[in-house]
Amino acid sequence: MDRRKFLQTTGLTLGAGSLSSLVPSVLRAEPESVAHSATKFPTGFLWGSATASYQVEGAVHEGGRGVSIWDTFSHTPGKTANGDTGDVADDFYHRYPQDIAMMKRMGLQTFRFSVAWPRIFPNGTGKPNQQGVDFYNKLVDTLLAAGIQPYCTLFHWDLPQVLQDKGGWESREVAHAFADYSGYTAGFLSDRVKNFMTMNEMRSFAMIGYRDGRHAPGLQIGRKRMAQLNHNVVYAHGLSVGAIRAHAKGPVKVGLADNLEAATPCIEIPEHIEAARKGMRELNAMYQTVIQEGRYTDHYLKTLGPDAPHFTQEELDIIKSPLDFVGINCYTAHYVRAADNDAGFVSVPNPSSYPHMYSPWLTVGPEALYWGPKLSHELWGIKEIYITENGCSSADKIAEDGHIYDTDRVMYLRNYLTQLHRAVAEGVPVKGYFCWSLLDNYEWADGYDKRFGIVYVDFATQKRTPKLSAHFYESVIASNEVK
Ligand code: PNW
Repeated sequence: MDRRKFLQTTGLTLGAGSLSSLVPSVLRAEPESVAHSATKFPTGFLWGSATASYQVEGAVHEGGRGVSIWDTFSHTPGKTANGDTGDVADDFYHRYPQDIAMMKRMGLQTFRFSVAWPRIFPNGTGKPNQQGVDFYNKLVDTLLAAGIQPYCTLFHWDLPQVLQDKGGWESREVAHAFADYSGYTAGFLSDRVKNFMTMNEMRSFAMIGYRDGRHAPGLQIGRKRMAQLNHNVVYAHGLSVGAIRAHAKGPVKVGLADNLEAATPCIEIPEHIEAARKGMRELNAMYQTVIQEGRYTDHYLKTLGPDAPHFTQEELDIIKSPLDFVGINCYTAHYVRAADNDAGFVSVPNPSSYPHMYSPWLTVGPEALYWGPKLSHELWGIKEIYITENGCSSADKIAEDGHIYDTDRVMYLRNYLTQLHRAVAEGVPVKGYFCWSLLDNYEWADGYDKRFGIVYVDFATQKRTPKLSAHFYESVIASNEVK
């Protein structure tokens, strides 16, 4: 690859004529301003971090909280690594004031948290639990007092167990219960919280929880029921959008946090870019595509054949409820290439030698953070995009000097942010970025061994120690450019 192409793919764009002047400077020491000004983000770009209730809060028996499917699942022998549960996690339920003070010191401008549905409605529906309401009110007040904007996710996987007993996300009744809970929660938070996301990663909780059985509720319901469940999930999302707007006390923005399959051209030439555009619609047919377009693609319905979901036009209209923003959770690239078939693309699986982070599924594909937002913007005209999660696991160790030198996480973040900058520099309307995650936390079925934090947590003492990546992120925020 020649240097100009290399600089383009890494996001370091140069003005015309600057190439020749740069070449000798590679031999000299490159002036700092040249190296860094290339990745300056727009003024007002928001930098934050993301967490989820069950992964950080702990205190599962406190404050009148009801039982969630993750309590049941994690306490079922053999379901999680080392039998780890979220019973204590980061004890964020008690330690949030100190954690928010730490965020403030790091310069974080936004914080994405989720509300535990079973804290608000221990029985899924019915009478709200005032102690749960009080907890999130205090959390939000403490964030605002620290100058940090709260971004609230209403569902990050901790479904009340009583609702799973009624069929969980397969049930129409549960979809309506979600709308009621969304409306109620947005009602009491919306005088202070201005950005709401309905759900986190429909694809993960649906597919991993009900198809693969590796996450709560640990079922394997088969293709036909799965297709209907996916439809019910996007329908519940649509109902929730309406309920949030109906109950909001002031102007709020409503979106979702979707782990879009980031269709990424295997090499950046027109035919494969076109394949990625097609792949983006088809790979996300049952989530983002139907939400944005209000219809299932022909290819999706044809592929499912007799297993296709039943739906009405009225449901599609609800699913298509307009959103103010789209949050994209992005960790990996889904490589595609052009193909002479119905769909116009095929997936390109990674060979076993492909590099990944500590979690085997977490392959390194920084360009996903360029193509994901770019193609979403192009395909669906989305006007406001956030990266609601991006980050990685690392086998962090405390060095003899007490520091945690997570150079691999710094490498990961630097490369992904450089690609995100490339999108922003082209005018893709990405408004902010949330690093997953602030703290090492309960990584679902992978337990506590897979650490995603930029802050190390000693789970025996709950001591927090910022890692090298926290210092990296701090300097990114302070300068608004990739370091
Ligand atoms: C997301 N996969 O989950 C979630 O939103 C977070 O709660 C989670 O901690 C984070 O990413 C890191 O994993 C995923 O297997 C879990 O492909 C699993 C997968 C993807 C995302």
